[in-house]
Amino acid sequence: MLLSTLGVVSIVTSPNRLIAQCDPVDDAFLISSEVSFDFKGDPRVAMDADGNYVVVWEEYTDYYNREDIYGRRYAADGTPLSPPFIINVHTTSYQGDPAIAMQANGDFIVVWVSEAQDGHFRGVFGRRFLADGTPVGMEFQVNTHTTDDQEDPAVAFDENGNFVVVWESYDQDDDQYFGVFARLFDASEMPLTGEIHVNQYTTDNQGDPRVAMHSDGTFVVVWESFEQDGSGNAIYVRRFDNSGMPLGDEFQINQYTTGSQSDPDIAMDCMGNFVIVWESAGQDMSDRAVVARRYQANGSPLDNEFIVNTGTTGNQDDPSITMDCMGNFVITWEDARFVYDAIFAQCFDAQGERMGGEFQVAYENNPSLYDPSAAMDNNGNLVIVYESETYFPVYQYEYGIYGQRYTCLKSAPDPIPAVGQWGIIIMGLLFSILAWLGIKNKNLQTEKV
Ligand SMILES: [Ca+2]
Ligand SMILES: [Ca+2]
Ligand SMILES: [Ca+2]
Repeated sequence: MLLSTLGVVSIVTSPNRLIAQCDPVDDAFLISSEVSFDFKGDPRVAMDADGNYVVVWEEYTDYYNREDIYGRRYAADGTPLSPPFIINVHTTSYQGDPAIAMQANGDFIVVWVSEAQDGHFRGVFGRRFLADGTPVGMEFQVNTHTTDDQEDPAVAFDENGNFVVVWESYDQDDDQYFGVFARLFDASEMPLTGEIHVNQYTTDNQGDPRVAMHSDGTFVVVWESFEQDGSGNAIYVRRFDNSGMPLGDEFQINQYTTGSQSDPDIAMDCMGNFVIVWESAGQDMSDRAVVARRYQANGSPLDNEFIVNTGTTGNQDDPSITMDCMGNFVITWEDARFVYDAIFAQCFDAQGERMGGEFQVAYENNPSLYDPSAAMDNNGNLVIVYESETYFPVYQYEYGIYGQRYTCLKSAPDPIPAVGQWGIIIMGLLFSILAWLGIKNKNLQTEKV
């Protein structure tokens, strides 16, 4: 009796085990309307608080003549809410390189690069949509400096619907290379600022920016900067308040500086803590590695950088990160450890501990897969999207945009079962005492007889 009681107590008092890793939900699914010889690539995904998500990508609408931005909406259970639809209004020439951000209520914004629309080479444009897919007006131009190329945009929302767009602009920060710029807009896309010059070190290239925004509108921009750490590219960050004023100087993220650290991404939790991920040449002793570092909201590092990929053979690169409100995060990347390019992912809890091992994202028909993007909500719903290329002899490729849903990341013990658990413990102890009293009483009766 005592042993069984102790058994119950030990079971119910042990902390809830973390779910080992993300479990796939159904099979991989085709997002683009078809798999075809028309190029489709660069997919990005964003998710609302209920787990509904929107995928955007670029696609040749007319073989080699016109490229457009496409989007497709999905319910949290994976049901498509629309067929693929064109995001951009101006369709002449090239529109590509999309990025997307979504509010908790499902309203979303897409930004992209458009060729020859701002009057001189490439420019950055955006368009807002309601959660039901209704466009809020026409597309709008983000950059005011239009000379040369403005490209590679990223976007993030605060809780009031204000948003920040970042991009790289050629020859704007006083040399014939790229610099990083940002601009704030309110919820009705009225500009709150002019262009904000993000990088302070301007020698050579600063580019490939990504951005994360806190609910209060403060934001963090990350980018790659050439030769600033003395060897190849380096990863730099600068923080800004919700009026676009810098919160201090830019600072270096990568600790391993040999060779190139590049292609960063960033995600932020509800406290404003953020995680930066990037690719680093040679750091895992076999071509590129995926490396990450965690930071407090005030910009102080929480720990040293760490290599994300466990398998190290060949290139692990092009990482993408998503984070929930509590700070759990998932990093996904391209992985060339096999003869074909695969997509891998690794889940972490809010303390930066691995939740299970890295895993290969589901795939169809063994093609080469590229350019993953991930989004997750606060209930452990995760979706990873990617580009698929199937090679046919005589230099032909078929392209498709695919996704894979997962359920994962239960990191905190549920408080309601905890109350129930104490009830079970008390009941168990009561039964033990009653049983002991019963035995004692029986013994007394036996002694009397
Ligand atoms: Ca331009
Ligand atoms: Ca470097
Ligand atoms: Ca490697």
